[in-house]
Amino acid sequence: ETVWTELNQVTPALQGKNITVRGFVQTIRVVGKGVFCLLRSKMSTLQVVCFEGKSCSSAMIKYIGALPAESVVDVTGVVSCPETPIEAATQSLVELQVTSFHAVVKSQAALPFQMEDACQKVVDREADVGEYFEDAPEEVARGGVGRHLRLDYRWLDLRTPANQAIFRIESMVGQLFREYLVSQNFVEIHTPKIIGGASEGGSDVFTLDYFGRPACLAMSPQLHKQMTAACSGFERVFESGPVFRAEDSNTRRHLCEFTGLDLEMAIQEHYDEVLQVLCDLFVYIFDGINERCAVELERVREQYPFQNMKYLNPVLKLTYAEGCQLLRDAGIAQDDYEDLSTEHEKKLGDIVLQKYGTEFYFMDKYPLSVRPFYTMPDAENPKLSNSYDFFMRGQEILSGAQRIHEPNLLEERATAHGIDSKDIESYLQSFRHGAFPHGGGGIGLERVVMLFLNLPNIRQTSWFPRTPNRLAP
Ligand code: AMO
Repeated sequence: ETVWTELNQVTPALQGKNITVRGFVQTIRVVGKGVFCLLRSKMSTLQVVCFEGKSCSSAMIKYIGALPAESVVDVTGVVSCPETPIEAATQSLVELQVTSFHAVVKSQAALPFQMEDACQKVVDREADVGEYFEDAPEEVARGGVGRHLRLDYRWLDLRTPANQAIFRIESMVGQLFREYLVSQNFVEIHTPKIIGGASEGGSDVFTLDYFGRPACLAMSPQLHKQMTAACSGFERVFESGPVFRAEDSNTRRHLCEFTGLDLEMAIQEHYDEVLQVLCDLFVYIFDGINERCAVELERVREQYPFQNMKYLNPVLKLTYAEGCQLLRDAGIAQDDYEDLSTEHEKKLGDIVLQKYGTEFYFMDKYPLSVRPFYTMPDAENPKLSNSYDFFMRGQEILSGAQRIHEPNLLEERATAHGIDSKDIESYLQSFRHGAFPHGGGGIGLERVVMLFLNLPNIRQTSWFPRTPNRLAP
């Protein structure tokens, strides 16, 4: 009888048991009359050994020795605990003494890179950026502008235990996001991604032909999340879906397609109600990853060592003006009414960490002039707005605001931003039939995971990154 066992379940507790496992063959090493084989499945590896003798013929050893790396194999054998692990690299306390070895599907093509190399522990975080950064000088040097081997063969790259862990953590962030909001009576929505105009305004929009009419890929679910929450009476909504940005720039934190975790809610008295939900949501997500993803975090750490992100509950709140003052106190010129550059955001992150001991915080009351047209102006200071950004390790991960629910003001602000009201006609109209005061925010999923794990490049947290130079796989 075959006892199928997951690789991560093969522990010393199974010593002496006869089991069968399935996995990829990572490495094969023939040594004298035996063969060592490192098997890999999901986040685990297992050393498999086969020596000529009772249960292993020399033909079998030859067969195993000739298998191409990354073939999928079924191995049956007896679990044993060697005194000293033979293959120190695996740091494994168990191995499998083979009784039967069967290739399910042989790998046919030569590997473009060695899986062991793809699993290499990163010592120099910056050098590793080159690994994933499409315009890295070494890539250009070998004539591969805008191409990267690991990303070209992403299906192989995703097999490494660290990548298996990263995307399991990313999946958990999505689950925690949904779990928390459902517990707070939010309704999940699915809004169209093909729309008539640019949802955020501006030019970073992909256009397409819609049966002869011009259309756009949604830059966010902004307009429809407002319509459902405020104008259709759902009051509390959220969405997890693709967001498209035609930003023709190669940076470590921008993608042309990313996953937006968006929410929108009606407010009773003050948009602080939204900020409270956002703070509780993030703490729920961070606590949740730490509690439920211990193995995954360990796997990431083995390849990409990182310090846990420091966060406080209650979450640190600053006003934009306070943030600018902190920068000025550190000798950095920053005007209260001008936008923060990425560089200044990072510096502020360092200052806040020093002063308050947290790498997670938000800033409220941004200047109105740097925010999208739908942002509610501050009733007390018309140069400010009821809007906020959240930061992890000095980088923005959420942007949000109270929104304008008064249709005339909304139209006036759109026009002031150079948006043709014809392009957003139904959105504007939806506010003319009564609407709740409301606010919300949008989170970039890939950024949250990248920064929680302190990974250097957003390509590492996108399953199949879309950047200006990349459309495949
Ligand atoms: P914003 O444009 O700031 O706001 O986007 C919200 C969050 O999405 C992430 N993000 C990105 N991630 C990867 N690649 C990109 N090119 C990229 N651009 C943005 C960031 C950012 O904080 N409608 C508003 C949200 C709202 O007000 O509710 C919006 O889209 O983490």
